[in-house]
Amino acid sequence: MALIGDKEYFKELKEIKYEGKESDNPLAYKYYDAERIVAGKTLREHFKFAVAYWHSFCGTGADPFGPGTQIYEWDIPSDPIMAAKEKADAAFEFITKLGFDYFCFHDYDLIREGSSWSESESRLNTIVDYINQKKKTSGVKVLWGTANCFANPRYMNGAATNPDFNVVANAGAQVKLALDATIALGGENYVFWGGREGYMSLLNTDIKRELDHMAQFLSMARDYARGQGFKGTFFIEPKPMEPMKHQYDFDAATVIGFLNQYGLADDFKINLEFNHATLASHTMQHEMAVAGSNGMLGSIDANRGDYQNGWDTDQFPNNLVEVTEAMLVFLQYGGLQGGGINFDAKIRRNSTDQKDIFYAHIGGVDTFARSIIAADKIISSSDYQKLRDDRYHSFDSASGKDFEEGRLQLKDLFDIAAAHGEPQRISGRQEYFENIVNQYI
Ligand code: XLS
Ligand code: NI
Ligand code: NI
Repeated sequence: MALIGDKEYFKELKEIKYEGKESDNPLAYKYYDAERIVAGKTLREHFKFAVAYWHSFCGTGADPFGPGTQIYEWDIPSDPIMAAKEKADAAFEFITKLGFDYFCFHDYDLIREGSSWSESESRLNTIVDYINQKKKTSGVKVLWGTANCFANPRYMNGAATNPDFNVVANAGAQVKLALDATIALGGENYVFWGGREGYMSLLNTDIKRELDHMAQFLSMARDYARGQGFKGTFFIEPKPMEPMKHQYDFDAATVIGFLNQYGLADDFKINLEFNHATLASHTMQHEMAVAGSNGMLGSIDANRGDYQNGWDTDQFPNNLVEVTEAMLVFLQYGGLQGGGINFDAKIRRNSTDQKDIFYAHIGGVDTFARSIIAADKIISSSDYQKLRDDRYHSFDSASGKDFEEGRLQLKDLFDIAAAHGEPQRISGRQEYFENIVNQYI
C-alpha cells in the first residue's frame, strides 16, 4: 500500500533539539537531553514519552459552550480512509519532529467508526496496515492502545457495567477490535479507562452486579489478548468522576482492592493521571506512592488540573514542585512497570498557532526532565533519604524490630509502654523536608 506522501503539515517547524538551559530558542529542549543518564538510566529510557493521538490530532478545542477553534487540514477529507491516512501522516511528522519514541491511541482516534462492526473492523485493519508501514520507517512505537467506550451514545448507561447485556456485548466487540489493533501495531500495553463505568444515580444502580460484570469483562479481555499472544501489561486508569457522578475506578487504592478481590492483580497494573488524582482530592504523589507500594505503578498520563476550579482541564504539566515530588516517588519505586509518560493534555482553546502544540510538549518534557534531575539529586546528595529512614529508626532493633516481625503480643506493648513511660516528642520536620525539595529544583 502506498504512503500518501510528502505533504508537510507542520511547515513552520523543524526537529526539536536539546540546546541546554542557556538557550533562548523557544523551540528547543532546555533540560531534556534524551541520552543523559540519571539514576542509572537515560532520560529516554526512564520516561518513554508518548503523544496522545486524541488530544493532539483529534481534539479541536470544542467545549460545552462552543465549537472547536483549531482547524486540522488532515481531518477535512470526507472519505474516512483518506482522512485517517492524512492524520497518520501528520501524527508521525509531529511525533518525529518532537523526537518522541511513542504514541497512545483510542481505536476511533485512528479512523472514524463504521456503521457496522464489520465496517469498523475493515477500517481499523486498513489504517493499522498503513501505520505499521510508517512505524517501520520512523521507529515510532505504540506505548498503549485503548477503546473509546464512552463517546458513542449507546454507552450512555455504561459499557462493561451497562445494565443491558446487549450493550455489554457491543463493548466486548469494540474491545476485541481495539485489542486486535493494539496487538497488530505492536502495542506494549493496553489501557482501560472506565469513563462511563459508574453511575449517575445510585437509585437506579446495583453496584455489586455492575462490579461483578466489570470484573468478568476484564477477565474475558485479558484471556482473549493473551490467547492472541499479547505479552504486555493491562492498565486500569483511575478517575473518580466525570463524565459519571461516580466512577468505579475511583483512585489507586480502590482499583487495587478491586483487582485483588477479583484475581486480576497478576495481569493488571495502574495508569495514573495527575488531573484524575487531583479530582479524587489526592495529590499525584499520593496516588503514585499507593500504586508503587503495591508494585502496581505501571504508567503515567501527564497533565495538570486547575488548582482553583478543580476541573479535568488536562493542561500541560509545568508545576516543578508537584512534578519533582512525583519524581521522588517515581525513583523510590524504581520507575514505571512497562509504561511511560503519555501527555494526556491539550492546548487551550485559544491556543491557535501551529507552534502552540510544540511549545506545550516542550514545556511538559522539560518539566519532567528538570524534575527527575532534581529528585535524583535530592536522593543522592541531600540527607533527605536518611532523614526519612531515621523516622523509623526505632523499628530497626530491639522491641521495635520484634513488633515488625510479628514476635510481640498486645500485652507486650502494655508492658513496654509501662516500663518506658511517656515518649519523647520527635519533630516530623515537614518544613525542613519542603525546603530540601525547593533547594534542588
Ligand atoms: C479521560 C482519560 C482518557 C484516558 C484514555 O479523562 O484521561 O483520556 O486516558 O481513555
Ligand atoms: Ni483524563
Ligand atoms: Ni488519561
